[in-house]
Formats: sequence, C-alpha cells, structure tokens
Amino acid sequence: MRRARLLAPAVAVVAVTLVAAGCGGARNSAPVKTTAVSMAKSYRFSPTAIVIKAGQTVTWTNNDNFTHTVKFEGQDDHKVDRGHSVSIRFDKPGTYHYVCTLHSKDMHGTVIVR
Ligand SMILES: [Cu+2]
Repeated sequence: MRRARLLAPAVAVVAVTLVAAGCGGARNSAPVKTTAVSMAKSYRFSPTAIVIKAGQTVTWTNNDNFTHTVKFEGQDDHKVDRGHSVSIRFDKPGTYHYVCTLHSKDMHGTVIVR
C-alpha cells in the first residue's frame, strides 16, 4: 500500500547526523503545515520548511521545467523529472534537511516531524 514506507527506517538515520549539523535551517519564515512541497521555478522548494506529524507522507512535485532531486543525508537521491513527484514517509520525529543535488547551492529545504 505505502511503498514509501520502505524508506522510513533509513530516513530516521538522518536525524542523528542532523543533530551534529546544528539548526542551519532557520529562516525568517515559519515552517508551513503541509505535506505537499512544490519544486517551483526560481530553483527553490516551496514551502522551504514544512512541519508534519510522525507517520505522514510528504510529496514533492516538480512543477518546474527542469529536473530536480530530493536528497536527505544518508539517503538515496530521488530524481524528480518535470511533472513527476516523489513521496517519502516520516515515522520518527525530528528535523530533516534535504537538498536538490543538481542545484545544491540554492535548493534546500527542511521537514520537521513532530
Ligand atoms: Cu534542483
């Protein structure tokens, strides 16, 4: 049923490394309560920071004309072509940072799991 669940145990590992990385995701805008993230134009994830509940699945959809990726530390890089999406389930509370490896300088985001 939930294929993305397979990723959950590995995603949980990210939390350990993120603690060491500190809270670099802090920005002016507060995290948005949603499970839908768009890869929009201007090379950014929108919203940049989201907050969800443990057990929820986040879906990234590429609404841009270019291919982007979703890569959490210690995880596989999920390539998302234009018009496609990827879903990842988060079972453990924590703060998870991710990047688009193709545009890692500009495209990064945060998933806060409560
Ligand atoms: Cu990108």
